[in-house]
This record gives sequence, structure tokens and C-alpha cells, in this order.
Amino acid sequence: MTDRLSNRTAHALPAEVAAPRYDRSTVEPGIVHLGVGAFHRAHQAAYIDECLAAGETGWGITGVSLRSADTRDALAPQDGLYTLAVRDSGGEKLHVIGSIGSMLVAPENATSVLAALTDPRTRIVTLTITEKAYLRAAGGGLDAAHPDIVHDLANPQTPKTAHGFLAEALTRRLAAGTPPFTVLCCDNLPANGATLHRLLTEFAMLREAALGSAGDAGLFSHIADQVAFPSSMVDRIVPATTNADRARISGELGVEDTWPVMTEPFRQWVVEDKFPAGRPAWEKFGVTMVDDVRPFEDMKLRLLNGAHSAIAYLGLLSGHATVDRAFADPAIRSFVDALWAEAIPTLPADAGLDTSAYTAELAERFSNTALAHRTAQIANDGSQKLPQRIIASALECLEAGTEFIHLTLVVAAWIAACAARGKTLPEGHFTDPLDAALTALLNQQLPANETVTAVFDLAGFAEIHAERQTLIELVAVHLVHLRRDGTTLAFAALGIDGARRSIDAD
Ligand code: CS2
Repeated sequence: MTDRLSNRTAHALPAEVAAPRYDRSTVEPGIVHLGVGAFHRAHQAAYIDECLAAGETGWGITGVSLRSADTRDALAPQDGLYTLAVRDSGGEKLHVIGSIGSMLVAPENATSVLAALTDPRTRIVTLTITEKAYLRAAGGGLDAAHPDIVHDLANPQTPKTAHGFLAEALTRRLAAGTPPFTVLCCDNLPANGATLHRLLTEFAMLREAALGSAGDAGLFSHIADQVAFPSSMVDRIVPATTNADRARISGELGVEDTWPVMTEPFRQWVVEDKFPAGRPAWEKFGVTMVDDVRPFEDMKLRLLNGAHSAIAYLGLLSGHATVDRAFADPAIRSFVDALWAEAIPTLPADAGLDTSAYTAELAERFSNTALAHRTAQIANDGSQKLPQRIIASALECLEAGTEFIHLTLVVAAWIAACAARGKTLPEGHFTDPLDAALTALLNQQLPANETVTAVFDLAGFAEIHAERQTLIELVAVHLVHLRRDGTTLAFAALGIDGARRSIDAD
């Protein structure tokens, strides 16, 4: 392969490949995005590409990676262009996306990131930094003892965290008389805008205390009162790109793309309409603008992501490498249906949610064999994901006195899958920020009840909740079964017929 995908070569792509038909040189940066992973490039960047194609010119994206230089290194020689491959059983449709105008790498050059954030043209800052990067302590507040937070409080001009960058940029904008940008969180957290708002006000309070009023006067009240943090629900399944994908896509393009992204046809974005500094006309491009995103967010987190985590851990324990193969296992399929039946009553009844249509569509999406979405990918960071996906529903069932038994198996399956690494699953098959402590704990092979209690302590699950002990006991019962005879016994105890299972060797 000779040429790279770039502005120059994009004009000569095969006719069936959709490529930017707008003049990219006229697009001004209006959005800074923190965390340019595959999800952002398959979701928001694709929506913005459509806005630009329709003639908007003020909303180009400046991408910022907070950790690795990989994406910048791959996209810079491609003028920011990359291929989005939309895949299902009908085949693959390729779209070259042009909305990312430039890429910055924070650890290399914090100054340029702060310059982009303080540029008056930047009116929205969006984030997909993954759950763990919010640095929440158990209980939901800021983990003020985290080394990166400690670093950022001591070094405000050269931050490492999103919190540090946002606080420093908002301080500089305030001092310069530039109106604040709107902060739009696009991670899978409940009330994600309000959550980030709380974390950032706590961070600002610590900054004011650390720098003294001369250094940071008014930042706390500015963030608390003047900066908008709309919540949003984002949805698109994005499996990790493989080398085979790169080779296939480059072959189809006729030029090399080292950084394509794979995705499904479905996409959804529901956003609270609170943008005092303006926003793209997203509603024209399939984004749902609402007053309150909470019902959509809870439905997505509890039904899609909750089922995803169930499929990941039970799938891994049953020998399934991908979501579609796990979901084709009759026992797992029955389990997911029962899980949905437990989670649905926890959703608001008066919000007009059509949960039957939603779960029917999820079943189709999980069956997409063209995605090869790996169970190990979803299994990452369980300690950060299970609270909003599973534990919130379980606690609400306990409070309401509703019977449930499936939600708790997901937590037990997470613990069992963590313990299986280095044994029946490869070492490091998936990871978690708590791995060091978790592995040490699981190696002690304590009785199930003690193990679950210690894991809840470590992860801060259900902290200070009246029903915490009951929940621990319910999880422990499943863990006993999983330890004794794996998913076969765990499913049998739920009345799910394990004999019908067709274990594949993937
Ligand atoms: C998945 C999500 O990896 C995971 O934890 O559950 O990334 C999921 O694919 C997306 O939220 C779908 O929108």
C-alpha cells in the first residue's frame, strides 16, 4: 500500500465510499473533545460530520487525548480523516469522517490544550474519558486523594486530568472576560452532566483553597453558577478495531487508513438542551434534544449496559469470546430476558419509555454477527460500571420489596471472572483500576460471603445503604454456585436449563 488516506487522496476514493464533500479548510473549531477514542469517532464525530456536510462551519472538533499519542500519530498524516465502517449482516458501508480538524496530546503539550480550551471560538467541550477517569470516590464525590488530583492542584498550569484542564481553562476565560464553554459529558454515567458538575465544583473548591483567593478568586462560584453541564445519553456499539479490519478497509479504500473505526447501524444521542454559548443544530441530524435526559439514561444504562455486563461476565465464564455468540447461547439469552424483566420496573413509568420495543431492538443489536464485539472488551472496569448498570436496579428492587435474583448473579459473575484470570481465562484478559487489590483479595480464596463483603468494601458498592448486607448475601449465594460448578450450576439454580446450552469454542 502506498498512499495514506488524506485530504489529497480522499478525492479519489471508490464511488461507494462516502467522503466529506464540504470544504474542510473553511471549518472553524467550535468544540474541544477530551478523550478521542473509537467511541467518539463512531458517534459524536459522525453526527458533527453530518452537520458540517449540511453547511455548518463553526463546529469543527479539536480532539484531545489525555493519555496516549496513538490516535494523533495515526490521524496527523491523514489530515484527521478516518473511515467509519458500519457493519451488519447486510455488509459494510464505509464513511470517511472529516469533522476532527486537529489532534492534541495533553501529556506532550498541556499549553496547546489550554490554548484550544481558552480560544473564544470554543463554545462546547465534550468528554468521553471512560468511567474511571472521573476519579469519583465511593459515594460519588471527588477522590481528592487520587495522585492525579493532588498533582493538578499543585500544578494548575500543567494538569493531567480533565478536571484540571477544565478548571484552569475556565479560570483563564473568566479572567479574560470570555464567556464559559458548555461542558457536555458523553460517558455512561448516571446524570452524567450533574455528576461532572459536582466533581468540578469540588475540584474548584480545593483549587481555591490551595491557591488562595488571589490565585483563583471566584472559580468555585463561577463553575457552580455560570457554567452549563447538560446531561446526555450516548449510544452506539463500537468494538475494538483489529489488524484484519485495518487491512480490509485499506484494501477497499485503495489507500491506507491505519485508524478506522467499526460500528453498527444504530446510533442514539439524547441531550439536555442547555447550551448558553450556542450549539450545532443537532436536532436536524437525529439527535433528540430534551429537558430531562434521566429516563433515557437510566433505560440505556440498566437495559443495554446492564445486559452487556451480564453477557460479558457470564459469556466469559461460559467460554464465549463475542457478544453475538454469548447471546446465541440459550441459557444466556433466557438470563438476559429475566434480567430485563427485573430492571424494567425500576425505570420511571410516566416517562413514555417503550421498553418492549427497546429490548427487542437490543436483542437484534446484540445478535449482530458482523461486529465480533468481544466480551473481554466489555468486561473491563467492572468496578466502575456495575454500580449504575446493576447495583442501582438491585437496590431499588430491595427498597420496593420486589423480588429479584438475576441482577445479583451479574455481580457474582464479575467476581468469578476476575478470579478466573490467570486460571481458566488468560492473565490480563480484561483489566480494572482495582486490579492490584482485587487480585490480592481473590487469591486469598476466602469463603463466598467474606469475599463479596471485601469486594463491596473495596469497590464502595452500595456504601452506607441500608440494604447493603442483604445485597451482599444475595450475591454470595450465586458465587457459591459459580465456584462449585460454574455457570451450569448458577443457571440451574435459577431454573434456566443448562442442558440446552451449546458451548462454542471461540
Ligand atoms: C459497553 C459499552 O464496553 C462496555 O462497557 O457496554 O461501551 C456499550 O457498547 C456502549 O455504551 C453502547 O452505547
